[in-house]
Order: sequence, then structure tokens, then C-alpha cells
Amino acid sequence: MQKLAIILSIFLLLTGCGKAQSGKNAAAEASERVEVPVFDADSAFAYVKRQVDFGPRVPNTAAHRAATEWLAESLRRRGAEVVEQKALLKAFDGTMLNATNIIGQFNPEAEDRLLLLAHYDCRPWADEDADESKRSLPVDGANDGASGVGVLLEVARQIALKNPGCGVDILFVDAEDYGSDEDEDSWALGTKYFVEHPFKEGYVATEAILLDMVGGRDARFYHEYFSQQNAPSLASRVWACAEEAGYGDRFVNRLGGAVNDDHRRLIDAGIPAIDIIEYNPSSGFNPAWHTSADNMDNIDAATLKAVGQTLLNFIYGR
Ligand code: AHN
Ligand code: ZN
Repeated sequence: MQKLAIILSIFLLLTGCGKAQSGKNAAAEASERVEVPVFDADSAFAYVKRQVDFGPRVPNTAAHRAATEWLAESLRRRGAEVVEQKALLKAFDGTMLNATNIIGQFNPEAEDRLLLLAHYDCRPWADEDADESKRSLPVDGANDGASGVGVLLEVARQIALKNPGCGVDILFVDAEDYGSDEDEDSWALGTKYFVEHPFKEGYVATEAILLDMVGGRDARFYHEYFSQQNAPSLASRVWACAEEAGYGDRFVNRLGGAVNDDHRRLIDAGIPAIDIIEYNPSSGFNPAWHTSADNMDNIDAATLKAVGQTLLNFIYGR
């Protein structure tokens, strides 16, 4: 009996990070609980601004190329094993996009891998702008692109300061936003490439969390439909971490809407994936979405904090 208990506890210790239901009792859980780092929202905010300062990161532009190099270097600086996955992708309008998915691996030897991703490319057209003359201009993508990446850059900085001990992959994915409303497969081209072309032999993510538009003022995060359909337990665990971190008001335990986003390509490939995204069941995306107003004025460090701290609780609390 005692032997069984020892074997069982070794098993539980080994399956601590990235696993659901461990079946630990309260005392064992308390003694194993690690100190979760404090997410620095000002640092994340600066990472968002740094991206916006490059100019719109539209594929095939100098700003995009500069951002790609800076992002890869940012992950290397944090000790990640970095791969730049280059791809030539055909957009819905025939344009060939020189795309780069940037992958940074922490604890690359671990088999159990948590994948955290956000797109870093910008939409080439502010086609939702009320002002028709602005619809052909690219967006700044402060919220739509830079916010998720900014949060993950701060997560990477925290991981470098304190190793969570589990396998974490940070993916800055390209060519998400060069899509057309006429064709739902025209979005998320970088993630589609990522799942179809393993960047390293035998790579499999255990589960994935996508961040998209996580910096808007007063943003609320409702459950997203495809996430809820395909990875309900992952969603519950993340929302429970939000509650635990004190952000239950931001992470609403109700369904928002169905969003065609990068996580769908992962789900298609059999990876449980959720999207943390601002999508209100009555009003939809943030009003600045795909408009000239998607700039730094609309970014709130308090929103970045709610999402970033929730993620750190999730990473370190298991
Ligand atoms: C739709 O346009 C409905 N989905 C694309 C998701 C997206 C665009 N996320 C950011 N920009
Ligand atoms: Zn977009």
C-alpha cells in the first residue's frame, strides 16, 4: 500500500505541468504549489509599443522583416531554442507572402509541450474603417497582433528569470490577417503551414493557447465557440486561473461567439486549442478592429495584466 502511494506520488509529480486533473489531495497540492511570478504589465506594454514603432508589420515590407528579426532575437535573448520557419504562402488575391513563423522553445527536451501563440503580422487594409479613404491603408495592429505578442514576450522574460520546469513553446505566427471575408480558409495561413510542416521532427504540442486582441481598454474575454467545442477542459482550466488570479471579471464564464482564427488550424490538426480573444456576444470585436484606430491609444496595461497573469498562473500552477 505504501509502495503504491510512493509510485502514485512520483507519477503525480512527473505529471505536474501541463496536465489536467492530477487527483492530488489538498495537502499535497499546497506543498507542491510554486510561487507564480508577477506579470509586469508595463514591460508588456513596452513590447507592444516596440512592435508598433516598426510601422505596420505587413508581409513583404521592411517593417515586417525588421520585426521578424527583432522577435527571433528577443526569444533567443531569453534562452529559448529558436527556429525561424520560412514559407512562401499564396494569399487569396494571388500575392505571394514571404512569411516567417518564429518558434522559441523552453525546456526543449520535455515531451509534454504547452504551445502559446499569437500572430504578429498586420492587416494590410483597415477595411472596417468608417472613413472610406482610410480603408486601403494598413493597420497599426497594436491590439490585433502586437498585444498578444507583447504578452508572450513578457511571459518569455519571466520564464528566463524562473524556469517553470515544463516544456513551453512560444510561437509568433505570420500571415494570419491577409484574409478575405469571402473565403474562410484565406486566414491563418502561417498556422496552417506550421501544422502541415513540423519545424522539427516529431514535434507535437499537447495543448495550445492563442492570444488575439488582448490589449483593448476594458476588454472582456468570453469563451470562444470553437475553443469550447474542441477543448472545453483546457478553457475551464484557463478561466479558473483567471478567477484565481483575481480577473474573474475580465474572463466571463459565458459564450461569446465563433471566431475563425489561428486556433482552428491547430484544432484541425488534432491539438486541443483555445482562443483568448475580445469578442462580445452583442457587439463583436473591439470597435477599433481592422480600423485606423487600432493604435497605442487603445492599449491598456490593465488588460495585458489580466491576460498575462492568468497565463503565468496557468504555466506555473500545474
Ligand atoms: C474574422 O475575420 C471573422 N476572423 C479573423 C480573425 C482575426 C482577424 N483575428 C484577428 N484579425
Ligand atoms: Zn485582424
